[in-house]
Amino acid sequence: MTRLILAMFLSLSLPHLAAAHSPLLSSSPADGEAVAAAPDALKMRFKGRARLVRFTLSGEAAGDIALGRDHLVIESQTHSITLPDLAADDYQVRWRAMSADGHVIKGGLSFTIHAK
Ligand SMILES: [Cu+2]
Repeated sequence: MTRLILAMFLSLSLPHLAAAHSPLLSSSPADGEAVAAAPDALKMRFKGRARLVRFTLSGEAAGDIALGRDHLVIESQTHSITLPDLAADDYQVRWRAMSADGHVIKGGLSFTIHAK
């Protein structure tokens, strides 16, 4: 009986694993990018529709950056996170999102704004 349940579980879950979630395909600024001018927004493109549930930004010198919440819980393949006027610094982003299939995906990226 246990083996039957295990077999049923595997047959249900494996095709889903192959289909995967909606991973982040690209962002602007991109991970590791150094930009000369502070961007007005951070743009994210996922493979499928996803809802951001958490998005944090911190600067190495500036510390945690306060952001609005307008970008959260919108189901879309592309997201634009409005940024405040950022100073030259090294920045770290951490995000968490819900795939359209209900699974949680998360990641991080970093970018640098050069001193003028
Ligand atoms: Cu999934």
